[in-house]
Amino acid sequence: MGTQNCILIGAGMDCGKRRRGCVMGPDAYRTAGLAETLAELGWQSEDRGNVPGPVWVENAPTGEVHALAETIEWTRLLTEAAEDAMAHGFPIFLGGDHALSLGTVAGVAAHAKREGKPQFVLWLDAHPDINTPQTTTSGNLHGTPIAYVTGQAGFEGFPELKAPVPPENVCFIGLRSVDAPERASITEAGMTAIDMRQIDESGIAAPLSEFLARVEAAGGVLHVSLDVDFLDPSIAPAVGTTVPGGATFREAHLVMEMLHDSGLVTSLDMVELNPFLDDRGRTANLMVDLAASLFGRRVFDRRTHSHS
Ligand code: 5AB
Ligand code: MN
Ligand code: MN
Ligand code: MN
Repeated sequence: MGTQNCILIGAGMDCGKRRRGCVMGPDAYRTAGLAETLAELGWQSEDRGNVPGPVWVENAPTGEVHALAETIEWTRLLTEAAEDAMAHGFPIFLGGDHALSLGTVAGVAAHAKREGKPQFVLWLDAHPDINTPQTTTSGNLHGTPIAYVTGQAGFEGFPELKAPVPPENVCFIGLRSVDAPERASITEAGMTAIDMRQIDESGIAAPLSEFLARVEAAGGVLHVSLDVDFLDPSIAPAVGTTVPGGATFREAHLVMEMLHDSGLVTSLDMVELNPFLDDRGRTANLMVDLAASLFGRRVFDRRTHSHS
């Protein structure tokens, strides 16, 4: 993190799946005090408002790809917004569903290429989101961004990638729901996939350290994509695709704290928050607290008094 300037970009994309509500995500993060929290940590932020993408589409019949034209348009807009923001600071993309990462990752990778740095991606999610419009059985394009940004076939009509992310530069952490074609392409592409069993066995720190060491050795920059469903549903209910057995409160904070200490992260997506499903703002607040750990909030500094 070479700069102390954050750029907040609202991307209330809601057409990457059928259940509505992620359109409210950007304002939930604002309401939860994201900018104020960053300011306390010494980060200025510039809120660029919400990207004016297409807002609502009819449901396609189950099995058909949903909102293809709208998703293509969002991808075009967000690629541009991301590439531009990278030149001015540390962008935080406020989702919106995970289809927004088709654009944000494409844009940040294009910027990295211009700077001559390898782009790495850390995908914190219950799902690997590596379906293509051909392999998806749900038809929901929020399950496809990793396939697009790594340059897999099947995205006809989408903007041509300026800088595909090399598959070996992708690391998934938190996986516990993977479709059969997704498993095949992860294995074939040689991506690093840390599932919940591995986290149970080794803890979350060891595999993350290994990945961060690889980013550092390559002189790379790191984009982090944080899906609410990475977290266990008991602490983060506000998401349409809950999967039991997710990251705990401390596992998630530890990841963010380690990412902060690494100094390697240059952009962040906060995706899939559906405030309509939240419980008095607790998921939005948790996501903002996780961002705070990524931007340098430490437990030790906050221990200003002792309980007696
Ligand atoms: B999310 C599923 N693999 O393709 C599909 O929440 C789920 O952005 C995708 O990770 C989940 O529909 C997308 C079954
Ligand atoms: Mn730059
Ligand atoms: Mn996802
Ligand atoms: Mn997910």
